[in-house]
Amino acid sequence: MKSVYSERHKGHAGNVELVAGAIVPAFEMPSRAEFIRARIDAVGLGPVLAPQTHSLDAALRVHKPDFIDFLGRAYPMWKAAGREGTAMPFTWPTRGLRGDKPPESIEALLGYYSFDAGATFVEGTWDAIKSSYEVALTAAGLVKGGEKSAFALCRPPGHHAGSGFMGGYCFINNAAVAAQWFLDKGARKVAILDVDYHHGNGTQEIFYERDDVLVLNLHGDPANEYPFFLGHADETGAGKGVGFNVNYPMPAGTTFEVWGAALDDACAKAAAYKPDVLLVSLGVDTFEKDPISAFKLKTEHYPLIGARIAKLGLPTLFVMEGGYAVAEIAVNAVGVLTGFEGV
Ligand code: FKS
Ligand code: ZN
Repeated sequence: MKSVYSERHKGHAGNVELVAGAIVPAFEMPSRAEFIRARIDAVGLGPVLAPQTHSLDAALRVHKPDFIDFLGRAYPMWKAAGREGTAMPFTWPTRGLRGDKPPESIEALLGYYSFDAGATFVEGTWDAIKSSYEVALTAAGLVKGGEKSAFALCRPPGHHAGSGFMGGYCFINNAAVAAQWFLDKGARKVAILDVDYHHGNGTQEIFYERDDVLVLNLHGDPANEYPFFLGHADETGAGKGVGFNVNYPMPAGTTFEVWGAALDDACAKAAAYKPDVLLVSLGVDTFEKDPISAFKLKTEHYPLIGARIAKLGLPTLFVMEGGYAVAEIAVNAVGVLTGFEGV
């Protein structure tokens, strides 16, 4: 399997995040991608290609222009306001406030274009966002060009980013961009299988009223787990999209026996949909030792996930999302890919 990777993610570094009232180094850090990159070579998965340059046109097919424009302006504005370090949102237009009126100051814009404090900027963030987007599109191009599968080693991740907002380490929704790109290039139907521990609220929001993208999501029950405000089982789509969004919320402590049954059900739905291409939002924060998650999957289970997905026999694009047990995510993520290839 070919992978696509860019070193430009490394500029998105040194960010901090809020955890239980304290500022700590962000869990989403450059070494995550570096370990995965090294593991690809260690197991001989296949060649690792650099991304091709892409304009932002494909991003604008799923994101609002003012939001994408903001992503590029955020850190320059932060510096122009005399600040340094991590630009982090802290005020949001929730119920009872006006969310329809774009504000002016960088402090306000950060909140206007986000749903939490988890998408933060440093100097190299915008370039890393663009590189992650280009990685996804380049890998999509490989699949479009006839490869049975490809791996987009995206960083930063994307599945929490919606049409007009960032959050949860995510800025541009790489998987959603790739899905729309396949449709624009002639695919009639695309399925997205999101196996990250966290609900892909951005992906759900983007395609919620669509019947040409089936979104299947396995995740921690939002009643008790981030992102909290989306991802329940009764969210099945709207308008002509009714029936084309499927959520599998599961409680803390869920083991592979239960999780795997949900995967089987999701795969059966994907097969019945007969998509032209399958996208996998690949998070490995379902791992038992993940520092911010609560499922109980073990390293031996990840190749089984890949093998189950391979049984669908669909052209498949894997897009990297989360996973924070830094030493082990590489083995687990690449384990899914080798399991897919039957190695
Ligand atoms: C802070 C709790 C909130 C945010 C978790 C973000 C998860 C991101 C992810 C992605 F794939 F996008 F990277 N933590 N104490 O793993 O879903
Ligand atoms: Zn996650």
